[in-house]
Amino acid sequence: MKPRRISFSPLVLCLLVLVAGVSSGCSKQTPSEASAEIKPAATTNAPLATPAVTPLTDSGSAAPKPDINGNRVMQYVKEIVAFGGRPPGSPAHAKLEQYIHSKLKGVDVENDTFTAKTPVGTFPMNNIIAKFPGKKDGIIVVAGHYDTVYHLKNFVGANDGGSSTALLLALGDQFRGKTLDGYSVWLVWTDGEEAFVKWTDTDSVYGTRHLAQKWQRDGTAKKIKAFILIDMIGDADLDIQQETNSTPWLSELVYQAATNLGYQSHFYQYKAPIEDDHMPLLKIGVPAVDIIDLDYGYNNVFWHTPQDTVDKLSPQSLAISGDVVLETIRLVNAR
Ligand code: 1BN
Ligand code: ZN
Repeated sequence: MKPRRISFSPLVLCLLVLVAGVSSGCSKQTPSEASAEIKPAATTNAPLATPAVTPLTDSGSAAPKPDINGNRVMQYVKEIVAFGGRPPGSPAHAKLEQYIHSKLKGVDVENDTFTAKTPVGTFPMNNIIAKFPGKKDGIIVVAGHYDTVYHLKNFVGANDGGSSTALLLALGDQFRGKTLDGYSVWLVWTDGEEAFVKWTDTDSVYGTRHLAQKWQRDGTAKKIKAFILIDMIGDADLDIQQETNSTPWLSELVYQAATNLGYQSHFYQYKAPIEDDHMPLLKIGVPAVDIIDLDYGYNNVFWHTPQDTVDKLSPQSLAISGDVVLETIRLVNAR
């Protein structure tokens, strides 16, 4: 049965997002009700055993069968959080860049380095792009930010920054060493998503604003079939909003993917407009969707606080989010 899909008025929605106090009054299932298979994390850096690319009968096998190992993703989150807060320009940020590169040995990786002008000075930034070639002409981008908030003390961003970074690494483990049957997949660890002072159009999403400009200039934008953004996708109480700035057909495809896997109760219980790393891509005409759970703790109380720690996350939520991304890729390929 379809879950309740609740819409709020635009005014209420704006207030909800602005105060980051998204209602938690909706009925929700706990992740334990989901059936994401939780396997032990591997103890080495080597990718887990290559997953079988089992054809899915309805629309081809252009992407690996959704089978993300939630414990493996959680292990990545723990290693990322161990660096401490990771704002641009910090030693921990530089260590994380090295860490991401260390997991991408043998992969075609591009560093999109630039200098960002922020209200508190200039900062070196770097979007890391891992490219996995496909047989079809076109690109599906999966992106998530790896920076953490600059101005917060004692903030480690397990969910906000950590979960997206970790899930992208696990997706890389799935794709490495194969030629994909469908479109090429580019995984992008975006930099400078967070505002330095206060979220505005000019103080936020530094990395994707730079990428959108570059991709428009060099012709890449025209080849991008879908830009799938993941942000804060590890909350143990997983509750992905229907983000209303997103491209409608792609947003519907994400819901279809969740439904195909039986995870629809974790998706689209309510709608909200959220500005995030997908906005610069939407502005240049690239279809984009934000898969985000901005209902993190009661009334979003863990968001941008020292309480954003690994104990608030679950391997099940990370696996569900990863599997839905893989299934969405499959559906985009079959479109
Ligand atoms: C998501 C995580 N965002 C920042 N950290 C984007 C956002 C900006 C969400 C403003 C709500 C309001
Ligand atoms: Zn944030």
